[in-house]
Amino acid sequence: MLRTAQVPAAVTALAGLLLLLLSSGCDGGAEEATPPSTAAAASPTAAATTTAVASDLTAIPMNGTSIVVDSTSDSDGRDGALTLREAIRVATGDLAAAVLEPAEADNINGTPGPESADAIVFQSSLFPPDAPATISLTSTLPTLGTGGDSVVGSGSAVIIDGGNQGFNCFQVESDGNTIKGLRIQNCRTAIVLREAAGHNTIGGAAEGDRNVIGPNAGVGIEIDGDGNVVQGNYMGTDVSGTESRSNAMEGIWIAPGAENNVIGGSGPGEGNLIAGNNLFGISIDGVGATGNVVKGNYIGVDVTGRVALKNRYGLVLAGGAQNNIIGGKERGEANVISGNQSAGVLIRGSGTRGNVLKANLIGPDSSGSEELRQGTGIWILQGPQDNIIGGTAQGEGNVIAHSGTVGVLIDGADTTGNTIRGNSIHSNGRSAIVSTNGGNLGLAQPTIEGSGPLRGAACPGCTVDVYSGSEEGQVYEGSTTTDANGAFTYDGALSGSLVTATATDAGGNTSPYSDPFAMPAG
Ligand SMILES: [Ca+2]
Repeated sequence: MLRTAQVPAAVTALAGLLLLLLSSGCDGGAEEATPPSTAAAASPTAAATTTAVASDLTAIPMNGTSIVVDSTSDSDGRDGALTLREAIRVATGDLAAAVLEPAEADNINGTPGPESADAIVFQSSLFPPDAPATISLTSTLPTLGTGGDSVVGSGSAVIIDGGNQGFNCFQVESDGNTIKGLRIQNCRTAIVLREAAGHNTIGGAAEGDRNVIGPNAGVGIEIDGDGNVVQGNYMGTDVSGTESRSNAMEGIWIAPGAENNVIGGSGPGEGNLIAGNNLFGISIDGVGATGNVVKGNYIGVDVTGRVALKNRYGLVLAGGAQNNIIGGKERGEANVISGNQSAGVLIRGSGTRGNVLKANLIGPDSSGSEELRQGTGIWILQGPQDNIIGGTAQGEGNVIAHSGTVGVLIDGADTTGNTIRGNSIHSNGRSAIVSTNGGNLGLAQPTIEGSGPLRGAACPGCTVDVYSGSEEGQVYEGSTTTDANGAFTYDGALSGSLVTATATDAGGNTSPYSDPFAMPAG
């Protein structure tokens, strides 16, 4: 497995140089070189191994044990104070409470260890909410390896600082742990959830539970495991959510094999702010990265949702990632993916299929009405198949607007079956949908030939979606089908005087929009 987080510093620097070379300013997208690949920059490295006790959450009594950190040091010694490093060792049973000095042991309530759910908290007088105190790490913290433990900075102000020494800060290899309320910076990767890490929670909906993650030399959060939840965090920004504190790679990297993780949520405070990162905001990358859900997040905008705070690319689905869900039609599920430097969404590589994007705002601000320009709305290239952009049920369409170049670019002969229906696509620099190099089989756009009722031609046996309101396709009006000769009529109501249409064939390939047809006055 490729691990971005373990890219050596020199390679990271090289990747950064590559990005600079590839960067073509805010008007990137269709005209720039092939986008950077995380995988190309990464090198396979043996995972650090830690002896982890097999986790069995059902065996853990929830006995409410707490461990109070009363030191800003990173030491591990019998010195009268309990550090975070020591607290994690106590929680996982690596350090027996019996060997602690009395002045260390008196920070422990209950009987911590691998069998118990232990909450590590921070002494409020040492870490007051209005005056953050920093724990400067000397190496990666001990692995959360026995499950059910929590590191809780909520209610205090704790900065975990890796000092730019090239190591990851937190590492999790077990189930059901929580990391929340912390600022984590200057690590290689701030938090790594390894393959054995399932159903952990990073952050939370309450304001105090937010982690603020950046700057870091690698990734904000790397997820290799399954069923983890990342909510309410700021990744790539300062504590105000308005200034960039870039993670050099992704804000969140969902790695090959990582399944059913949830990034964000539809409830108040559950969405993450993922902005200001040097590479991708979120990358779902590789074979086996399936069933992940990304909803309710701000990606490329600041905390207000009204100001661009760009990632290089907003959200990336690549390398064989399948059946992931981005957004959704229920209240609060939409992501705002706007203001990014190049594409808002990049879908890339053969085997990348079955991903669904619904109800997202791609290009507008969080109100949906103001422009936060990015290079290309959605760029699909190098072989993705059978991905779905939008839908014709109420509320399923994405808004794809204000791109510097095109709304949706479908690129490459192997890039087929990508269905684009029911969206509101408008106000892009060039066209709404462009197929190039044989993308979506080069399916021809419909022609609209007359009105009363609206009539025209497209591929025989195809579904024709009718739009109005702009020269692209601002308002989805309804659908019809062509006959065996390719002729269609549409007698539904039309809300705008400019009408366009797309065709979608039985294989799910959607064409570009027709030329706009001006309805006769009256
Ligand atoms: Ca100590």
